[in-house]
Amino acid sequence: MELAGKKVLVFGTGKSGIGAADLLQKTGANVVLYDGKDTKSAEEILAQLPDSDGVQIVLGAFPMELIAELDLAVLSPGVPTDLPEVLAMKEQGICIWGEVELAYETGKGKVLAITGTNGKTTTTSLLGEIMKAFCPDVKVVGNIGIPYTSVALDETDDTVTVAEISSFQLETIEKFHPLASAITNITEDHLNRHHTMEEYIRVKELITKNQTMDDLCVLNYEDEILRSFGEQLTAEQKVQVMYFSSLRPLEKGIYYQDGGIYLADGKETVLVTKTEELKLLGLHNFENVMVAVAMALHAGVPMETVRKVIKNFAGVEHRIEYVCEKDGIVYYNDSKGTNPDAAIKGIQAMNRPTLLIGGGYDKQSTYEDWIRAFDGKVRYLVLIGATKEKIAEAARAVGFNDILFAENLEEAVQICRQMANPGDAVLLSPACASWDQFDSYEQRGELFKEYVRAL
Ligand code: UMA
Repeated sequence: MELAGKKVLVFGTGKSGIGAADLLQKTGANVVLYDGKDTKSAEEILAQLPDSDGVQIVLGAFPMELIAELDLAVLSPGVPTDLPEVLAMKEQGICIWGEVELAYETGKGKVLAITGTNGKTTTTSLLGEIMKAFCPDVKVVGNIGIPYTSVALDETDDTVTVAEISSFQLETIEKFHPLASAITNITEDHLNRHHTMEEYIRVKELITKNQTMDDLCVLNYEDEILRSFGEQLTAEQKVQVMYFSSLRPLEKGIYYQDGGIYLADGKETVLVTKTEELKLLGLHNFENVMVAVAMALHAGVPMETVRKVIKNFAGVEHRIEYVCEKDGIVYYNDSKGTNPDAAIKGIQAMNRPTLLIGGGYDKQSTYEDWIRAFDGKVRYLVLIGATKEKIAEAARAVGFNDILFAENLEEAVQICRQMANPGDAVLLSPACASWDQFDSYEQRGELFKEYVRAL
């Protein structure tokens, strides 16, 4: 779509909205920047744009009469597609793109895209590092925190975009077409947005929507939903499928067995790496490595380059991140543990008695499995945020009673300090999103580290 001269609504003034508005300004579109929050100031929003000339700002209740003037609406990922104003736009035939679609349609080069409930960020970062060792121009973008739109106009045919793509972002793609895609796993998450598990799965699977037999989709063999999705894709000859497994050898695919990661093509099996040579710990991280390796090889990276990078990769901020040791107590920041499944990985990785800080925004998750995974390791569960009562109830129901409540994260850190003994760990791994008390999980993690360092 030619954007110059078009009237485009950018819905949301967070990172994505600003990225999209900036791109649209540069392409000569007429931008209307809208946010449902009227507590934001127009000046502050405009100040984030390098060029805000002619940008119209609308805040608060959505003016429905605006719809008739629009050519296109670009939604930020956090904007639900079933809001009355979005439905009205659809009814009136307005083209609706997500911020990712806008970037894809404007950008150039090859795209490698990763989705899944967990493991996306580590896999994306690692794949980004592998690609950087092979290609001169690599952009690592998306849900990882850098809007895709912020790089799209700088791209050339030689650019490789490595994108972490959330379900929110997939809901509004149209032509988005990755050369290699991956769905790491699918477990319950974001049901308040997608309403049913079926819809959440449907949206995740959209990552293959425009892929062809020249492309690759990497799927988790141990995830029943994804295994049968792979069978369907193979039967339809839609896209090449490669499975990964951390539990069994595969005749064709990439798998972990007895301390090694192997790649098998049906005839030959090669050792990719011994896992003791990796800096990443835990089976879930070996899965992330397998996905990144499979995607990088499909993008043409030589195995030797892949091997070198995966061995040096040390992981991602806010994901079981070592903060410091004080008075014999080790502090870990796992603020990226934004759902029970991710938080299970956090507690499983601990090798000391742990004081665990949990709770936050209510995504209507269930917490029993997370609490069962404590496995005798958690000395105290210190709860904060909107879900604290709900989590406490779930904990008591499965027989875990060592629960403390705190007013906020700062108080939780202080309580942990008082209750911990030398040799213990304090882990922030909330099993919930941050949005009830913080702008993002990054902010929550940064503040945690600040409070810990101030102890
Ligand atoms: N807004 C409205 N009306 C609504 C909803 C939101 O006006 O109904 C406005 C809010 O008032 C706010 C703005 O939209 O001003 C926020 O937009 P946003 O929620 O899309 O947030 P961004 O800052 O643009 O960040 C988004 C992603 N956020 C979400 O998907 C919620 C970031 O992912 C992503 O890094 C960024 O784009 C760049 O692409 C974060 C995230 O939490 C990490 N993702 C979820 C997750 O990983 O679980 C999916």
